[in-house]
This record gives sequence, C-alpha cells and structure tokens, in this order.
Amino acid sequence: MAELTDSYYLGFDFSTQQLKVIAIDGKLQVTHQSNVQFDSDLPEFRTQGGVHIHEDRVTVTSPVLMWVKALDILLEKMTSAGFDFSRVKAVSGSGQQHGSVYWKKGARKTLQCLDPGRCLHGLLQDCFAVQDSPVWMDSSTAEHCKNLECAVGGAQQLTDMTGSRAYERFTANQIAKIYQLQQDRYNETERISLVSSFAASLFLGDYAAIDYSDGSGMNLMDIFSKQWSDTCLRATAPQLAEKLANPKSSTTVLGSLSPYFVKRYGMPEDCKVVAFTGDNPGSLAGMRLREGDIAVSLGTSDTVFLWIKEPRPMVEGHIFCNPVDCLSYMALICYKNGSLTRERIRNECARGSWEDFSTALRSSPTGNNGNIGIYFDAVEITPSAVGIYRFDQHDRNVSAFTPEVEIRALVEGQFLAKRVHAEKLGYRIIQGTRVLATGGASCNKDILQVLSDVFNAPVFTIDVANSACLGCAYRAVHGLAAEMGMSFAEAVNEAPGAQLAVRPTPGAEKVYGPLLKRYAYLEEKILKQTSP
Ligand code: 5FX
Repeated sequence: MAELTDSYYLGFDFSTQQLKVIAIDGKLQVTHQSNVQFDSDLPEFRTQGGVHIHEDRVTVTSPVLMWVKALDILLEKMTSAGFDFSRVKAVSGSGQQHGSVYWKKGARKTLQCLDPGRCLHGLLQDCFAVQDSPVWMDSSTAEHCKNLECAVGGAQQLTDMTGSRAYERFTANQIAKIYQLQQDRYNETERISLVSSFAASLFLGDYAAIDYSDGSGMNLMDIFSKQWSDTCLRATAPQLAEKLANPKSSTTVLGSLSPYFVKRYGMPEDCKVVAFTGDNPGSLAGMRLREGDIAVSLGTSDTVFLWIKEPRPMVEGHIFCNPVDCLSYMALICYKNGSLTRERIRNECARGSWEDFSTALRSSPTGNNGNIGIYFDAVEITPSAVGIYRFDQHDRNVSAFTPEVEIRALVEGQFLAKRVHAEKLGYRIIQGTRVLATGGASCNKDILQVLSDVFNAPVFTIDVANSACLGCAYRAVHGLAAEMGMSFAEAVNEAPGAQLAVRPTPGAEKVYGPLLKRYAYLEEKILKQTSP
C-alpha cells in the first residue's frame, strides 16, 4: 500500500492556451495540479489564446520556444510548491492535435546532452528550423488538401486509408505548405514531430516516436497497417519518411527520462516516459471510455467520441487509432450547431428559460408524434449543410412548429443525428454500452433523458475538466502496467467513476427505431437538394 501512495505519475497537456500538469498517486488520486497560461505567463511571445493569427486570417501558428519555456516555468512552479519529483515513476502527456514541430539538423545531439545547470529554453534556442509551428486552427492549406486527395484518387480513398479526408489543419497539408514556401527550412529539418511527440522528446532527451493515435490526425498514416502511406508521403514532401521515423503504439514505454530532469529536478533515473498522444485521444483515456461507449460533449460545439472495433471511415468524421487499446479505434465527430442553437430555440420558444425548455420536453411525447427538425443555424461540419428544415410525420416539409414541438424536435434531431452518424462510422451499441455526457447542457436531466432514449442506453455524467491531462496521468500508469500485459481498464479500474444520470424510458427504442431511419433519409434528401 505504501508503495501505491508513495508513487507519482505525471500527465502533461500541451494544449492551445496553456500547459497543464496533473500528478496522481498509485491509487489514482490527484495529488497535484498546476498550469502555465501562455498569454499571461509568457507575455513576451505576444500570443492571443496561445496563437498568432497571421494577417491573411487563415495562417495560425504558435512559437515553439514558448512551449519549451512554459515547461521550464511549470517545473519551477512545481518545485516551489514542494512537489516531490523523486517519487515520479512515469510521465506521459498530450498535445493539441495536428500541430507540427521542425527540429533543425543537430538538434538530436543537443537533446541528448542537456546541461542541467541551464533552462531548456536557453539550451534549445537554436534547435528549430521553423520557429512558428503551424497549429490546428490553421486553415491555409486548401490547395495542398486538393493535391493530396488527387494523389490518392479522391476524398473517400484518402479517408479509407488514413481515417479522414484531407483537412487543412492535418499535418501532411501543413508539411506540404512548409516544403513549398520554406524549402530551405524544410531541408534543414532533421525530424518532424507532432506537438505531442515534441513534448515527449523533451522528457526523453531524444527524438520520441509519433504514437499511432495522434499519428492518425496527419493524413499520412494507414490506420489499419499503422505505417506511413508511401503515396501520401510522396504527395506531401520529399524524404519525409526519414524526417518522421516510424510511429509506435500509444502505450509504448519510450525509454527512461533524460538525465537532465534527474539532475535538475531530482526525478528518479528509472522514471519512464510513456508515448505522448493527441489531446482528444488523451481525453478518451481521461473519460475511461470502454468498448461500446459513446461520449457526448454538449458545449458551444458538440463533440462525439466513440470507441469502435470495426471502423468504416467516412468523409464526415475522423477515425483515429485507439490510444489505450491498439486493436481498437476511436472516432471523433464535431458539430458546430450545439449550445448556440439550443440557446436560440430556448430564447424563441421558452422565453429564455431553461426551466420552461425542460417543461416543454417533459410535456411532449417521446418521438414528437413523428415530427422531425434539423437545425443548422451555421454551416454544419457533419454534414456540410446549412438551414432549418422541419418535417411532419409523413416527411412533408412544414414551415413552423409550435414552441413545444420545436423544442423537442431540436433536441431529438441533434441526438438522432449523432446516433445516425456514429453508426455510419461503424459504431454499434452493445450490451453494457454507456453514454457519457459532459459539457454545459449535461446538467439538464430532461435533455439527458432524450439522449438516453435515442441511444437506448443509460447516460452517465462525468467531470471532464482537464480530461486530457488526467487521461495522460492514467496512461503513464498503464504504460508500466501494459508491459506486464494489463489492459488500460484493469490498470485504472480504481479511478473515480461516472455518475448515473438517467436510464432509457421503457418503450423508447420502438419509437426511435423508425425515426432513426427517417432522420438518415431526410438528411440525405437535404444534402441532395442543397449540394451544388
Ligand atoms: C481535433 O481534430 C482538433 O483539431 C482539436 O480538437 C485540437 O486537437 C485541439 F487541440
């Protein structure tokens, strides 16, 4: 027992606006948390929200040395707070997905012999061929996306192989842009890391492999063979395979910590570095999603995370390798019309009151007498469409619903869409499936009841503040346990669980079965009518 509470595991999250750390003990209890805010703690880099939005409005970068300096500051803060580094058994972490770091020739040597008397920021000043790393908010590579899709035979072909069609923020397209516009910098580059593997490299004192899960967000990796695709590499830039090196499983112990941290912070020599991954995969670990589970985050935008066994990649949505189980996959679906649309309908149909909104949900029948509404106030991501569409029970267009019908149509429509899209990607509800709800709207039980009814599964709520960071502390624990053959679920079994919020209403399944089919048909119809 003493051993359990005496050991610490660290999870770092290099996210867009801040660097965070969570320490847990061997009983999986959080013992320490800290963070560094890029804008306010590192004002010399002049970022807003952790990024620089360039004059063209579409190029978005972050200074790579800001991330390095943030780590110096965070570790100093932990020292000042009396954190006992000597007990740390393993570290892992996550980074914002898709962003890329360009290490200059010779940087590996520098990483391998860091002087513990100096800060990382000073030591790594000259280690980057590109100072401003492209990040996920960048949308300047439309042309490179087209080229990549063309090279593999189209959007669906690229999706079939890499799990996603070409996206502007995805790393292949960012690398292609750097190669095209900054060829000298590209040629000076010895290694290209993702934000996650860059951060792991700092701890390892050597280049860290890209992990399968974050590597799936690059438009470069065949998610089934887990190797770089030659066609994608060739279409992106020359000599790319050697600059990326081979990806590795997300649960890999990459090696022992760099002596730099042993000497400077008193961390143990045998402390292990477990592969870092993307922030969304990190969150899946933090939520402890299991096979058959679905997590629905109801925020400004709605996001759905799925645990999938047999994925069917579609041009809408992303399939990534699963960060905690290398035989499984995870899917991510993003929706733009989330809370803002719910708030608009609340304002228009419930006098701005969530209570009235809930009353309307409670007093209207499951299935809304066959009325279906599809509300894309802004151009939706999944699917790519805009406009408000209302249908009666015979699929006839109607121009308006009563306020009560409108409220239920919105909430049912949003959840029917999520189930239809999830199933298109290969998701199946199984015995024991849980729906994990998070985000602002997850505190409304009447909304959760509709969610539970549409998925015919119990809904649990979880607190996911810092889920990526916590998930990576769990992954640090699992990295060591996996070497002894233990699964992630077994390794983190004792962690605090989710709270049961609602169970499906008896009979709901019968009502929503036909509605799911109709929703899928109506969405197709809208897309056919509106596509140019
Ligand atoms: C996912 O594909 C994204 O681009 C974002 O969620 C970033 O990972 C945010 F960091």
